[in-house]
Amino acid sequence: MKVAIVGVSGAVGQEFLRVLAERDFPVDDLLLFGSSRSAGSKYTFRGKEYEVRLLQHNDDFKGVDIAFTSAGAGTSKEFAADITKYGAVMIDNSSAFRMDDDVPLVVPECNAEDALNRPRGIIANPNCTTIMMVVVLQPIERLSHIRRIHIASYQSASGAGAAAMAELQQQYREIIDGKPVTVSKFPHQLAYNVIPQIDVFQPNGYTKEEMKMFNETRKIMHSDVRCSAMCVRVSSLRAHSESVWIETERPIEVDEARAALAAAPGVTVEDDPANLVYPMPLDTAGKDDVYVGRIRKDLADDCGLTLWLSGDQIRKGAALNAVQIAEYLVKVGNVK
Ligand code: 2RA
Repeated sequence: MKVAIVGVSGAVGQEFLRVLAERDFPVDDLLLFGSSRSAGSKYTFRGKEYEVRLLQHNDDFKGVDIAFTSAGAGTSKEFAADITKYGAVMIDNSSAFRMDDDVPLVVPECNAEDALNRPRGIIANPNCTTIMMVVVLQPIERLSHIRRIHIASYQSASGAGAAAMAELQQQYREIIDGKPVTVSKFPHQLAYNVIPQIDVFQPNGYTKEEMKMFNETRKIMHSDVRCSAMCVRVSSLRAHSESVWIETERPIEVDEARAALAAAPGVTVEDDPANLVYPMPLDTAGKDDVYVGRIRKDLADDCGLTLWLSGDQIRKGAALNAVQIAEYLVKVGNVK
């Protein structure tokens, strides 16, 4: 398999290298691409060194089977035709094509088969916060249709990229050293703070991140569910967490939900309040599964359940999900 990674120097790009190596993905040849800032840098993959090429409008993608792209929506839109021209499958981590009717939006645990119908050769990887929520909600949807979702997110600095993670660490150092605090990657100081804004505001008062949760959840789950989200940046470094309240068509008992979640792929139940056991970003960072705990009845809704989840935003929320899509295509023999 000839594999390309576009945006390899970013947090997600670097995670692609780690995930592909760890999972023994069948990479025979690897091409790395980046902007003029990262072109010429070198990265090692399975003991061999590869140099980052400048992403250009040319024939570099001839012969590529799978291209993982994570360089922002603008770059994805600009280069999609070059990347897919010779038949490469583009698995795109940006928001560029997620809601396009002719681009499947895939979380393998929920809708892997959608990846087989890709008229433009593009498969979109959903937003991290949405991916982690649907992995947990799909097993409950199989028990009874979910009509409504309320969700409050607790999103780490990692969601804004490697430079934002570095800025959070720098802010803590600056505060301790009594220096002015650098604020460039977030709308406000994040250290010792929470910021109730992720991405830009829309005319309805929700942010783009919150509307992604509404729209992407419906597309992935093939559902008419309505999802009202409050997305918040918190000062954890890596791994996002979410409080989720759902209303199902018939009441679901806690034990029934817990059993369905325990049996679900990609989910680990960590729910033992008596021993203070529940998922936390410090523990879920670097892990593959989405962790779920605090599963209980919603006191405000007879058909409601509430739970808490946490998962690594760079892995399952981005690179791992994309690689799992590619693994599915390889498994069913549908790469070209
Ligand atoms: C964030 N969800 O956490 C975004 C990244 N896609 O900022």
